[in-house]
Amino acid sequence: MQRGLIVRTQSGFYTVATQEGEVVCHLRGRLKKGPRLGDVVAVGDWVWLTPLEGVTGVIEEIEPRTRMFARLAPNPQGEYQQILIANPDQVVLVFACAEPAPRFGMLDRYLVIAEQQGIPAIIVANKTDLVAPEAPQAMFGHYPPLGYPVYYASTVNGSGTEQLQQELSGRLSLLTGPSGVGKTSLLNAIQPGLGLAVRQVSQATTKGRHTTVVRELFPLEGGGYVADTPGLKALALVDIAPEELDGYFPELRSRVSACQFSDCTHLHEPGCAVLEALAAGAIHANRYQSYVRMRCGDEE
Ligand SMILES: Nc1nc2c(ncn2[C@@H]2O[C@H](COP(=O)(O)OP(=O)(O)O)[C@@H](O)[C@H]2O)c(=O)[nH]1
Ligand SMILES: [Mg+2]
Ligand SMILES: [Zn+2]
Repeated sequence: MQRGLIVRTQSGFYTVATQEGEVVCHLRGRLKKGPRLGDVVAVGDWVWLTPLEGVTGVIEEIEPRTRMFARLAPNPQGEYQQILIANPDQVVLVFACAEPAPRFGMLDRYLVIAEQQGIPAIIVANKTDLVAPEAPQAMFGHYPPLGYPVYYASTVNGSGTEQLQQELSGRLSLLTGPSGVGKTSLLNAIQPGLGLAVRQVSQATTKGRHTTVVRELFPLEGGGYVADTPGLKALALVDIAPEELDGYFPELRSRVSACQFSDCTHLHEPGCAVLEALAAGAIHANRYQSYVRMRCGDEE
């Protein structure tokens, strides 16, 4: 058998990158059986396959996943678990310092999703050339202490792109962010043509239903892969119970045990450790505002 990485899925066919090249596979029938309602494999899965004629094969085994990026999607038989990417190493959230101005509520929502999915997140603050030198740090500087590294970049003057390339190298990264922030430009700066390749697939899939959706990992020359994340926006609608939301804000998570009431909402209660930290300036006002908006079910 050969070991390989699933780099593309489309309508029940799986392209597997092996040491000997790419092999287009289907799944051994017994892998499809079972009580579970959900995807059996996804891009990012490491599998073992039996080669058949030419460049085809059969996937026999799927290695256990370290983590995955998934959502519950409705389908006629009920909800099923749709795996967008298996084994992602990190999610890269790209925002611009200006044009468009960063929407921190949206950034925080992405970070909550990353926390909920157990995927490390890094932030790229792009278009630093458009603002005063101290502005990017003033906008994004409160994230690294929370455990979210920030890379300051500009595809116009080239700053930060080498650092980003190093962060992506050898890893499987999901890249996302609002449109117009420079994702395509950043990918092209890292590797000529990469931005275009990723964009073509995203556009091709926007019209598709999930049964025909193509998912693809784009190889980096120095090793590693980038995937775009169709569905991250829809994933913002993922069910997070209001009472578990504080667990997805690191600066709240570390304080809730000090609240007077165990069911504290951190909105108005006396003896709330979160409100005390906010008043003391130890929690950033933007972040607290994001918590309140998500807690109250506001759309971003
Ligand atoms: N000033 C400036 N413009 C940028 C930068 N990066 C990208 N742009 C421009 O922003 C626009 C959107 O970029 P694009 O890469 O298509 O963004 P995407 O929608 O996130 O993929 C284009 O006109 C780019 O030329 C940057 O670092 N600085
Ligand atoms: Mg783009
Ligand atoms: Zn509280």
